[in-house]
Amino acid sequence: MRIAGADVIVTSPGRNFVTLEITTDDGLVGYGDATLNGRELAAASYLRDHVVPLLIGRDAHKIEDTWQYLYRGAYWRRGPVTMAAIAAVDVALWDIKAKAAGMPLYQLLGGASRTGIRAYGHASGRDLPELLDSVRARQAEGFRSIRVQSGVPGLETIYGISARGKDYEPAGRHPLPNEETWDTRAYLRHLPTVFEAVRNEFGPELPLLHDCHHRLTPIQAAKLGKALEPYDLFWLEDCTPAENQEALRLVREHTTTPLAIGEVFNTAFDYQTLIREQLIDYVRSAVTHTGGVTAMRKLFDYAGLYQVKTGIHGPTDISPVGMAAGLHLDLAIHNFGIQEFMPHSAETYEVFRRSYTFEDGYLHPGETPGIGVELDKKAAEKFEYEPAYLPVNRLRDGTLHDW
Ligand code: GCO
Ligand code: MG
Repeated sequence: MRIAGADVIVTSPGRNFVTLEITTDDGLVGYGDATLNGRELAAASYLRDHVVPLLIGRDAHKIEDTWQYLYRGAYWRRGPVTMAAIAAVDVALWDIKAKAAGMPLYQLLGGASRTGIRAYGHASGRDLPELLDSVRARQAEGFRSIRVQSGVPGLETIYGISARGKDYEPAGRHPLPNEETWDTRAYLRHLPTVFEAVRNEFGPELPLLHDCHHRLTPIQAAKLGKALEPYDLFWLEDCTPAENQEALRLVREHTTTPLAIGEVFNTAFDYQTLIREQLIDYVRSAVTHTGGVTAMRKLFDYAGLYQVKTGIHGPTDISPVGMAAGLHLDLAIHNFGIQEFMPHSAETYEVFRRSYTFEDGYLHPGETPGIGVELDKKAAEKFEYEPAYLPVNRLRDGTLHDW
């Protein structure tokens, strides 16, 4: 089975997505996601200009060899653009292989290790009453694990907080990135009071998560982890920027709050110290940004040796294609932890027809052969690409800070 064609589709049904469509000489079609939020056209060009010409005529069944050909063969390794492009090819080829086999992808990965995939949803509020309402709304939708993000008094707009009743979407369609203001001391003072109130309201059972979004120094992260211990978090995410893996050693020495990290990582090497020294509890990579199913499987097996579990990144900037690929891994691997799930908009689902389901707090990839997501090209054409940027973050004195 040879690759006969490859097409890069950039569409914007509610937000931008980059999708690779691979067709084979016997008529099978596979899809892969290469969406890189705020830098979409770089991934699209990498695919169109540098990868598609290499694919035509290759054996579509040779997934590992194609992965190595694109990774080692480029000479220039790693990085978000390269790894998103490789991911798109890899997932499209797994989609095709599973369709050829007449099986959902998880069967090719070893079969189901569980009946459903525990998912967490996002609750947020500018103040406490809004936040408590938001937690109740997620529970009403069926979520049984909830990420809690709260406004901080004195700060106008911050990461993770949507306007009342609206879904959160950080990428703005402005000519320049939005500017947000940040005050770490105010955040560190306020957040434990928020978790105390949420625990008082919802009791000890509900698994609660929180995302620091890379904003703290190691000692600040250690302090926060310690302060949150009474509220028994499921995890504290991206507490430090983590380019420096050693930073987590200091955090770990001071707190038993479980740590999750890695949504901006691209390869297993970004986790090497973190996993080997058991400095984290959950790996947060997305299939889309870490080189696809082939690379994620290896990363997860490596993590499993050290009792580190998974928590695949699942925001709206992972397309339904990338989401579905992750769900097949979630179902098949042994060391699954939890899956993030931010449902996409109706427009997005109009373009990406999916077979995955969410019911009673659990996701399932469905039984359709392949990954179970098809792109409707006619629908995609209606939504033209619009430049969008993630916000930037500044301290009160104007210093640029991690967003
Ligand atoms: C998460 C993430 C996202 C990112 C987004 C950036 O934990 O879901 O932090 O919300 O901010 O993916 O593109
Ligand atoms: Mg995050």
